[in-house]
Amino acid sequence: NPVLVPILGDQLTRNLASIRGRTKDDTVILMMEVWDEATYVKHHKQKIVLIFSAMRHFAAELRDAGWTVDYVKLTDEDNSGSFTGEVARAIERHDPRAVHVVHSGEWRVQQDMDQWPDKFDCEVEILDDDRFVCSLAEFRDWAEDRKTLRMEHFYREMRKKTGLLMNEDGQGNLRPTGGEWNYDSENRESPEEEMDPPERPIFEPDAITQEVIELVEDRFGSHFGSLEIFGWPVTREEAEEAADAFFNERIKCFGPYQDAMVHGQDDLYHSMLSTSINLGLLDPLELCQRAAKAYADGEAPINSVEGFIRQIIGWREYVRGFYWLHMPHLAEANMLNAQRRLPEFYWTGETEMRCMADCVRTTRENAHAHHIQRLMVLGNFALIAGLDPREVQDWYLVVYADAYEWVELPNVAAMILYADGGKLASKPYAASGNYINKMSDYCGECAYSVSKKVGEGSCPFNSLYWRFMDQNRDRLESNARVGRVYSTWDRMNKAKRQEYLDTAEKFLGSLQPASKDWARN
Ligand code: FAD
Ligand code: DLZ
Ligand code: SF4
Repeated sequence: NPVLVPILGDQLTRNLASIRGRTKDDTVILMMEVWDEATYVKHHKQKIVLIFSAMRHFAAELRDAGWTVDYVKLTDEDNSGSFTGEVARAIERHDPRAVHVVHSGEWRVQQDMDQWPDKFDCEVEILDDDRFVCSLAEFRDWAEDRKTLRMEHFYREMRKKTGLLMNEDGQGNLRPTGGEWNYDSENRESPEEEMDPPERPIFEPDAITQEVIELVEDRFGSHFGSLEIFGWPVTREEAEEAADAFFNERIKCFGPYQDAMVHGQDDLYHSMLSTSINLGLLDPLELCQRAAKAYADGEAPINSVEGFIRQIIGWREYVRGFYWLHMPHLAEANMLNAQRRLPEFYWTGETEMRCMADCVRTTRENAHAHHIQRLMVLGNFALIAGLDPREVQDWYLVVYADAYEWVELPNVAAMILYADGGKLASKPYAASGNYINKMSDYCGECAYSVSKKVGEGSCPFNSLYWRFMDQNRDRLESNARVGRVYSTWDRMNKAKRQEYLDTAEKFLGSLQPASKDWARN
């Protein structure tokens, strides 16, 4: 009897722990398109196309390499609609002696998987997902004795563990390359007037992708998002081409312009590799090694290379460890007691705020927005307008092609909304229009005036910022990194303060909540 190896949609890695070392004549690989996964939120159409197409390509690649792959399509007649149901059916078909599966990326799926040993009449082995630098056990150990968790401390451990950008100082000590651990302060250039970043490669849909596009139009036509352009890499080969383009053309400027935003320019110098990394098409550690080599070869500056490596072995690993440490409570966290419904414009882009409209547009067209758009425009607004964390979480999970709960939820609940009360980040990322103006070209042609603080036509971020600070004073004032903001607030005269609060209330009163449930069936 063979071993049955279920491979989930974000486990599309040739040396996945469950197939590494296995022999082909002793193994049946199971891949499943299931209704439960396609609809637990109403994912952006591009996200479903990406995952189904990448799964189908991966299955074909495995078959070409001689593996037996049992592939269940969404439309197969007896498809039960769930992973557990499909594994049960596959056990009937193949009578395996064991099931070997890699730990799920998401808590929701892992809850079901944990029942498999009791449910199924054969041995079930759940293997660690070793595509991450830090195992979940290692993260737990690291976190256990610490009062506060900070990415920077974790990141340094990962630098030492991987040896990335580390040098011997001649006395047997490891030192960070260039003398500093973190070049964040050199990642904040405002955009230039005439920025002309090279275009990232767009991969034309082949017959497999085209078939999936038709399926998604047919079955998920009412979901958010456009399918007009679909250009994401769906195979390892394409993903490598996308990585080549980043390393050859964009990494040089990635560092300085990491936080810059330009109207209508969606990729700037970002790698655009998150969809491929999260699916398993690219190995994150290999990408970091390649970045480090680019620095060593003099092809990219330290602020670009360190910044890129920090995002991957720092933030990406840190949020994953944090997620598993704090689930399931993280999904319910709401320390600031934010209750406002998500406005309709998060789905339609119909707002006079030019920054928000552009970020929603790229989200709808590309199922992508870059980090600072997600954090300091869409996220900042959600924070200072007091939007309900559950609705914001659903939105982010729906709209981005790279969104899986393990990476989305910590970024949303903890990083942008401070709903965890500061366990992940040391302060809320609240900002007024000033920040957006400095880092983008959005404000010049906006219907609102960024320099106007209050009253008709003033930038909503300005008054919302102060209202947020005022409303959350009890919770935030003791935070050393926020506290001094209150002395500025207190120095304003009472009438001015009231004007801020009135302007914000008026604006909030004009927001229309979503007219339908875009996120859940
Ligand atoms: P680059 O800017 O080129 O960065 C390189 C890589 O670093 C990314 O591909 C990604 O793998 C990693 N990375 C960077 N920042 C983060 C981060 N904060 N957390 C984890 N990994 C990071 N990323 C996702 O992959 N999925 C999500 O669902 C997701 N949701 C987010 C929600 C919010 C509110 C915020 C603020 C960030 C979120 N991110 C998420 C992180 C980040 O915005 C995206 O990884 C990035 O925009 C992807 O584009 P890129 O590949 O061009 O990234
Ligand atoms: C996101 C997603 C979607 C839309 N559909 C499927 C699917 O039909 N089959 C599958 O194996 N995986 C899918 N995925 C990705 C899973 O949700 C993801 O692999 C798990 O939740 C673990 O992170
Ligand atoms: Fe956004 Fe305010 Fe600038 Fe308009 S003025 S683009 S709303 S920050």
